[in-house]
Amino acid sequence: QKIIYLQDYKPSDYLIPKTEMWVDFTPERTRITTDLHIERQVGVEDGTPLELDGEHLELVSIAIGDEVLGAGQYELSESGLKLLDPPQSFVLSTVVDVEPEKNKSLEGLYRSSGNWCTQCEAEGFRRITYFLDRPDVMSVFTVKMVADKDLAPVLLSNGNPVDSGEMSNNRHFAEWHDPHPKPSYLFAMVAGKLDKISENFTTKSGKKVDLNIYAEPGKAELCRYAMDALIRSMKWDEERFGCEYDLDVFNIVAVSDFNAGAMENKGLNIFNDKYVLADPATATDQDYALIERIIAHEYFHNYTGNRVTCRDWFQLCLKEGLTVFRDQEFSSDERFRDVERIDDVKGLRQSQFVEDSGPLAHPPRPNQYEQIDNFYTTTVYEKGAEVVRMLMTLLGKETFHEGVDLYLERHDGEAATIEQFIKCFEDVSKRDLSQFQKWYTQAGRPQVSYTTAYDAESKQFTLELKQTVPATPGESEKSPMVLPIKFGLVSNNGDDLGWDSVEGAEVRDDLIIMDKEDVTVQFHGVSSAPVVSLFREFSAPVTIQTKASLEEDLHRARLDGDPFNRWESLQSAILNIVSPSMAVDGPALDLDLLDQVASALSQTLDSQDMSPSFKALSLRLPNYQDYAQRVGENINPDHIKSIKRDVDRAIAERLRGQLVSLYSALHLPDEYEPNAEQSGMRSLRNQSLSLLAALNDKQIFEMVETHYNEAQNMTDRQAALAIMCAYAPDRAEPLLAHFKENFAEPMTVFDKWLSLNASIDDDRTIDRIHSLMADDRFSLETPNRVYALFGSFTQGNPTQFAREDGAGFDLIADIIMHIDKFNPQVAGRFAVAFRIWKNFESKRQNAARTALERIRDMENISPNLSEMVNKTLE
Ligand code: B3K
Ligand code: ZN
Repeated sequence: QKIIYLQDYKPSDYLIPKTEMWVDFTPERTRITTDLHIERQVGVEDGTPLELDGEHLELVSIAIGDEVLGAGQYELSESGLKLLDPPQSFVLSTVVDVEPEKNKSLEGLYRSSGNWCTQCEAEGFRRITYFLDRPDVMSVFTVKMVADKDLAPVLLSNGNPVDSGEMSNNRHFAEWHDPHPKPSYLFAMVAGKLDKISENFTTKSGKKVDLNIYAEPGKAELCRYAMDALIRSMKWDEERFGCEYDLDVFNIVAVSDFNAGAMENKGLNIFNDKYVLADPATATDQDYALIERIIAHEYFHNYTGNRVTCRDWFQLCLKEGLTVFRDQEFSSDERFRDVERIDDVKGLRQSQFVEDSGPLAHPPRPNQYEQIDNFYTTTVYEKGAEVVRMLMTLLGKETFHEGVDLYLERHDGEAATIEQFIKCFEDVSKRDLSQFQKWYTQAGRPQVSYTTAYDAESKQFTLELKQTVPATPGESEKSPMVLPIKFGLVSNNGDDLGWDSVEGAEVRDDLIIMDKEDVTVQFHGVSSAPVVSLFREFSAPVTIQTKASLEEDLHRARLDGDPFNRWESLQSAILNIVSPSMAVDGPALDLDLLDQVASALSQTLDSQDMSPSFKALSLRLPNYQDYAQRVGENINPDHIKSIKRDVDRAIAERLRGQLVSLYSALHLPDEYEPNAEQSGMRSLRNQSLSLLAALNDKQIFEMVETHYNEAQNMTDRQAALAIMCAYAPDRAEPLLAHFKENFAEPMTVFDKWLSLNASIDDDRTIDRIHSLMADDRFSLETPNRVYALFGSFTQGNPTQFAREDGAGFDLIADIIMHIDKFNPQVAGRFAVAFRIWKNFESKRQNAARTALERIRDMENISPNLSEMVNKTLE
């Protein structure tokens, strides 16, 4: 396969300042007529050929101006169209036919439930027409769409509507004009039968914007929460980032077949409907929170991504990392900051840390790829967001915002790079950020260790810090990173101690800036011996290697002024205690030590200062993934699972009374609201019940059944079912049957049912999955079904996915190979499940290798899947 390198970037020889399209939808095919206004760039030689991208297109005609081109004037291939000797400035007219009905890759133009829609990022536009399909070629688009009035009463594209009208033969048209030049990946069209809800928003300068959310017929009312989230996002972006919406309309369309979560096309966001549709009976609190996030994320792209886009796909995290950071900040401002932060870090550790430690590790800005679709990764997104967060921590919020303002102003309407982004922050802060930039270019996660010493006589506290960055595939030499370390010196009573002077590193208030491998920080005038609290708020994405004493962990868990480290210390206390027992023939669990953790946890649960949602997070004891990461290699999932069960049970036994009263005493308002307060309370009740279930006690299971039967919303209902599936699969059967019977609609609920089924740790689960696949409503062609059933299996059922006999790996390999034939993006994405294969003990490793090799050797493997599998096997 061809590898594309960042260093080979070259600006395009030709630009396309203006694009006009006429699109004629008929059931069998769609005809696309395009006028490209093409200009050769100054300095490019006469006779330089023009290579337009184009795939799966049937060329009907081609002309320059009035002159129809004949053979000899252009060359056609599978990947595009080459004009051999184009003039300096000209209009190229092409007519092509495409077959959206047959397009199951969900890239380019396709049909979902009878409606036409598009997905162009990253390289889907070339499946719609011939174009320079690269993000640094930006064009002003005008699109005229024509269709049968009954088949497609709704016709949408980017920008503002400029014209519409009736035509003969029951047909009609709509014309859209987008005044903002944009790259082709932001192009979108939707045509079909859709219902909508509408609102409007007045921007800070008084401009009225029409807002519409479209969904399949009958589903529009389920879009109310998404609309509310949109309006809040628009307001927030004005207040926090000064970004004001820049078109007359903003449309969102929810479709049921979509590879990704959503897409930020200019003025016309297209969403996977699972991130739009919600009501209390069908969506959980978590679903609501995700909808809010993703609606905000796509909207925020209007500036970070659309107004300023990426020069090339290596810069993907320029828009994605920054926009994830923005959506995290939005949720933190709208909900509880501490809780959001803990949740985000949990997510980062569960996915990005795993990616970073395995064969697919790469920097947030990679310098080579085969298929860009494979680089929409958690490193680009979530680690990219952490890097932006570190910039804010390092420069301070105010200077950081000056930097973002400068970036959005200086590069408005341009396609930018990471270097240009960083330069803006250098300019406003006058700080050299060249070392900081390594966060974008170096893969892997610093491992930090530390020692402390306190001298009572001289009142001197010494903190020695050391960082190393482990090698990652293809990068053996690493240099030290800049680590912004938020910290505190926690006293006996929990207050932070001050100091008179400090030397050895740049220290500003509660921030140490570490930029070398080793740093020794001396604090003078510290009145008593502190317990140090490092990386408060998780101020840098590192792993701390030093194992704190139980005493220190518990001190922080009880008293740290930083909620993140309070939470973190309790988790790490548990992991530290359990660690030795995780080795296959390690010592038995030390129950006395766990007792001490339980009593700290009990204190948290009793505390008046902590919110229910914080308490709920504390009750979520380390999960399988946390343990597995601690073990690192030679993993036997059955063993980890059984240790986890013992830990949960030991702690549940000690907290039983408290958990039962938490569960029964918390009363929620009658009316369901998906807000942070209420969801925190529900989460606390459900977590209490979940931990109680670890007792494996009949009485508790009856409570769970009652919880299920009396649930007034999907959050509680699903929680009850998940608890039963996890702790008492046999008792879960009748509940699962009941759920299927009574909650069959909409498909988002069916997906929950699929996920629950696939999560059951039971030898019969693979058979169960086969019978689920035979359900009429299941289809491998719809990504949401696949994610629900197999995502839950690979992510949430480690003992069955990684069965010793290899049956779990085989199942997933079969599915991936099947899907690869029509949807390589989804196949490639699913292959990620195997990234942990080398961490298993040898039997499981061999089984996984056999499955991976079988995929690698399949006939006609797609380039997407091939890149993923080869890298995973390397
Ligand atoms: N930019 C899109 C992702 C597109 C995925 C293409 N394979 C959604 C987002 O990150 O906002
Ligand atoms: Zn994004």
